[in-house]
Amino acid sequence: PSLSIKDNVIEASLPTGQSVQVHLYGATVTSWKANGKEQLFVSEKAHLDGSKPIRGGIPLVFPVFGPPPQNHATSSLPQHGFARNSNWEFLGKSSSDAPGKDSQADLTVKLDFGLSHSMLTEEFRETWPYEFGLVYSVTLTKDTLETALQVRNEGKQNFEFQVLMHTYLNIADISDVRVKGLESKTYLDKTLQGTSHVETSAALPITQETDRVYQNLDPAVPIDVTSAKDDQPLFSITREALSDVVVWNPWIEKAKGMADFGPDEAYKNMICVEAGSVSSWQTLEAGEAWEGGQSIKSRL
Ligand code: TA6
Repeated sequence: PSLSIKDNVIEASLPTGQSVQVHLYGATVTSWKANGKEQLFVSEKAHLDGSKPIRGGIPLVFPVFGPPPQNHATSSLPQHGFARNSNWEFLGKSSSDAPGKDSQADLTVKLDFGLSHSMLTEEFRETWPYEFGLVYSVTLTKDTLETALQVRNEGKQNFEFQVLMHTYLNIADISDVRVKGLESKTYLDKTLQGTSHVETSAALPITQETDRVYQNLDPAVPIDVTSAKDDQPLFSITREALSDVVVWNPWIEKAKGMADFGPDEAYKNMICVEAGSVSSWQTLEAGEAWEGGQSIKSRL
């Protein structure tokens, strides 16, 4: 596997052609290419200079999902927390191949990134005063991208956190997409004041602004983003220790309303399927560690 580091962007590729690109700002994955095709959506108007979280790729949400609650340790943090708008450090690359098998075909490359309390801006350090350590791993194989986060509590006080991988998937046409694996699951509908509903569709179409937090799913059961044309998955997402899945598409008006979302019609070319632990709080005791992640398999 080859590796390049330039202007705060880490790129790695496999001999079989797959590649991944990660910005040290937010440790945001901004490109995943398989079969020469870009698998992730990044807005043409995304800010890539650290002036605001990147609109696309896989922003990392920690330690709070959404607008922070009142009277909570996260109350003064920005929406979705500080991880996606902090400068991370690159910890290194490791490669592995499956011994014995055709190692070319089974080579993987893993990139590790770190963020700890002392690296935060003074504002964030004071706003959320816990000695935490994050190690974020991005692993590329011939047909999957895996992202995993390890959270360590290196301080003396317990802290609560939420975590989510805000994945923007690149799709040709939102009208051809169906989301499978959600049937009978309970979800909070953020377009309906966060009210609770039960999913009745085995293959959910996206035909309007959609912003739903599906709760307590079996992480090992794949969520499939399928094509209605052939009912085959475009993407299959499995998780570890992340039992919630958010499905988001801003649709026409909200797409127009986001200055960094462009072109306006690009809502047709993306769907966010976001693996997270967001419907309650993980408590991490002093000295403890937690790990969770996702594996996205692409058909293309
Ligand atoms: O994941 C869905 C969501 O929470 C939506 O409600 C919308 O706010 C989206 O995240 C984008 O949030 P951002 O802060 O990146 O504009």
